[in-house]
Amino acid sequence: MNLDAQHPLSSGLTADSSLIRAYQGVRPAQTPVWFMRQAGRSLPEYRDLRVGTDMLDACLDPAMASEITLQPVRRHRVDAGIFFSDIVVPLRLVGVDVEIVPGRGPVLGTAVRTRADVATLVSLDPSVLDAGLAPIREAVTRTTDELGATPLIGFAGAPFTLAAYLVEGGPSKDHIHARTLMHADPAAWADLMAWTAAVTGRFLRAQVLAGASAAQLFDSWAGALSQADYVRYVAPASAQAISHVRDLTYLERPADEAADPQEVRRNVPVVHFGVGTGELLADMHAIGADVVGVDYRIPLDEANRRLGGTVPLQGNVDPALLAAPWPVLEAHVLDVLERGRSAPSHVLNLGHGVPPETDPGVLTRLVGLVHEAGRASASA
Ligand code: 1CP
Repeated sequence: MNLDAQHPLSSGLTADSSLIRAYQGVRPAQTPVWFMRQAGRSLPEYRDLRVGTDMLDACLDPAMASEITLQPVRRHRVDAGIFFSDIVVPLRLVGVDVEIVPGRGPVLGTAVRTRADVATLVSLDPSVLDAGLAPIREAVTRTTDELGATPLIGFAGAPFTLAAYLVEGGPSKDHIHARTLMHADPAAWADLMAWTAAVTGRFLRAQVLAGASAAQLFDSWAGALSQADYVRYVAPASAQAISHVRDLTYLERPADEAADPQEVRRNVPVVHFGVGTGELLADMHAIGADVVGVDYRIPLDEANRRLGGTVPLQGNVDPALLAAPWPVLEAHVLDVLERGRSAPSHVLNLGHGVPPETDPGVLTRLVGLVHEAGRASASA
């Protein structure tokens, strides 16, 4: 399906941005940079705005979600906004009893442990989201109206990471109940994953249709899985989740219309990211992603080798180094940029989210360093 003519990719507003070009495998003059969890607790303006508002209520307030999304773009001059929301928002909207407990994360009213629990959950109809996602669509439209030529990235949780919260009932280290269920009752597991894919896929599609120029699927906890389990019990549902945006295309006018009047049909780029997933990179790409997000545990040149040298990469500054002395961080960032040059293209990001105690001034300085390094190498 074609995005409508006002969408920032169709209108040309974001189609030639450094982020979108890098996601398409073209290396722009300046390496684009944004940070996972750039919106949120590292920013004093975020903490001020959030006083007295529950996290999920903030996500469902279009004016507040939009303002929080814009804060880090204004402050750091990053090359993309990431929509302020949470992976559990569509679960709440479809009727799951979930809240986000400060300092902890998503917590369920009841954990989904048995075949009967799964049956109750999947009786919630994902199609109610078509109406329920209205505040998300409104927040995205408000945001892209303000962002102009800076692309907005929409996101969703991958089915396994969401299932990990549903089955554990909250944050967990090893996701052992979820991993038990997939083997103990593969049929119930398949039902759970198919339902989760339908819910999270709709959340992602709504963001893109409303104006997001790229989509990122977060499978933050996939690193807990063996490769065999990932391929058998998880990858098909992740592919199903992104199928909700894989059909979305736009027509791009040629750079030189006189020489070549042919318009090019392009798809909305999809990024797939996981933590501790160095062994799964090729499988995570194979679900139909365009770009692979790499955490800080393996260097980008090694990630590129594992992906056969053909996949745009995103990553992978170690968030721990944000609190190190500047020369230490600077050397690390330059090393990440150098290793990223082995891939067809590279979007600089962290290997996981911004830690809440990060000095925001360090992030602003890091953006400057990445842009400066890009200019230096372009003129070299
Ligand atoms: O009170 C607060 O400020 C709550 C902290 C917070 C924030 C700011 C949570 C709770 N979620 C968010 C926003 C959020 N969540 C974003 C915002 C956009 C941005 O990046 O700037 C995004 C992309 C997410 C996605 C998310 N939520 C993921 C995937 C990314 C990742 O970090 O791995 C996951 C795993 C969650 C669950 C979650 N929500 C919140 C927390 C603290 C957690 C993690 C809990 C755990 O460790 O299991």
